[in-house]
Amino acid sequence: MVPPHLVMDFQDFLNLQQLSSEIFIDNVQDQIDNERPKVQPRAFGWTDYYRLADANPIKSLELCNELTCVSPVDTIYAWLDGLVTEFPNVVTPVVGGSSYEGRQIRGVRVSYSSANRDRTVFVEAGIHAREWITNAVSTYILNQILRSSDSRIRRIAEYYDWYFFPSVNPDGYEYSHTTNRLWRKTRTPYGSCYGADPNRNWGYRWNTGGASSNPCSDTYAGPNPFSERSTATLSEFFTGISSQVVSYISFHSYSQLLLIPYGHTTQNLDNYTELKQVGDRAAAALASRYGTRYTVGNIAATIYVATGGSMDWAKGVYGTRITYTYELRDQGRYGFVLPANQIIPTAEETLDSFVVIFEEFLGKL
Ligand code: 0X9
Ligand code: ZN
Repeated sequence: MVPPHLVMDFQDFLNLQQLSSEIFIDNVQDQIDNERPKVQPRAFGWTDYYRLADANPIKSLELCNELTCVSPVDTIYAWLDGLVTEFPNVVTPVVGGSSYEGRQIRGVRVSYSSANRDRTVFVEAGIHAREWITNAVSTYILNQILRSSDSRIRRIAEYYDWYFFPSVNPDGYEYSHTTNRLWRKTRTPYGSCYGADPNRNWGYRWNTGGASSNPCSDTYAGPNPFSERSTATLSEFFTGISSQVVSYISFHSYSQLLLIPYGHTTQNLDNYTELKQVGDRAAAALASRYGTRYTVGNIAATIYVATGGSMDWAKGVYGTRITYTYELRDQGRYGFVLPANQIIPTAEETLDSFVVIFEEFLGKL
């Protein structure tokens, strides 16, 4: 990304080095300005991206008149609260942890039967702040698990217990809304720079490749494993339920990949073969809706070496069986700034693959 005043210098540099080049995104700011709809919807849904919580709760009082009050469900956390009220026998609020700036990492547990306890699925979204499509896709899938009448969705919904955490890097997420749309890390101060990469900060093969020791880097591993309050607290929460968990699903963007552990090696370890087979079927189901093509494979082989990731920790430390990291749409045309009118199609195709994954393990756990 080159700022306008350096475009000429940059072109001179490319010529001097005899490098061929191609412009991927002509004007990033234009995309940011056009990412969200011109007219914002008045309630929570999947045609826009939403803030985490109401920064100014007083404002929500204005939604009342003499006759009625419209509940302020236009934030992710308020929407979660609404689910708890609407499905009191199925949805329980959970606090998975907290962040450096004191925000909660809120989520919900969905359980249709106490018989499902030992088939718990843990879904994490938004560990990277700027990957907004992930928060939206996670709430879409959660909503479908609760409301869909499709028999295949109902079957998996009611066979597993579910934890959904739509925003596990809440400080970063809010910062990406208020200040820097392309912020990735946490917001812990480290000297003159801010934040560690929360997906390089988990305590499994920590900082052994594909991570940086420089606090100003976007892949800064942090000063030690679990230095970040958000990863430390969320990992403690996970540890508490780990004996019940059969699956860890992590949502990222972008690139259209379905990634299998691990990030430290290109070797196919543990149940790679099983996950690759199921993953290929899931990717076929995903493609069948809109033709979106995903590549399925080992992290290090498919993208790059990366250590200290959450999914690798869940598998490496607890042997979690069904572990996937999604890199959602697109392939770089819009990148992280995916227009909101792609939320629904992205979420639909992702759910198609998600259903296939969990169908494959019905009766096999
Ligand atoms: O680099 C990452 O953390 C992920 N890609 S992203 O462009 N969204 O930043 C890949 C995650 C790989 N997963 C693990 N190493 N567990
Ligand atoms: Zn990411």
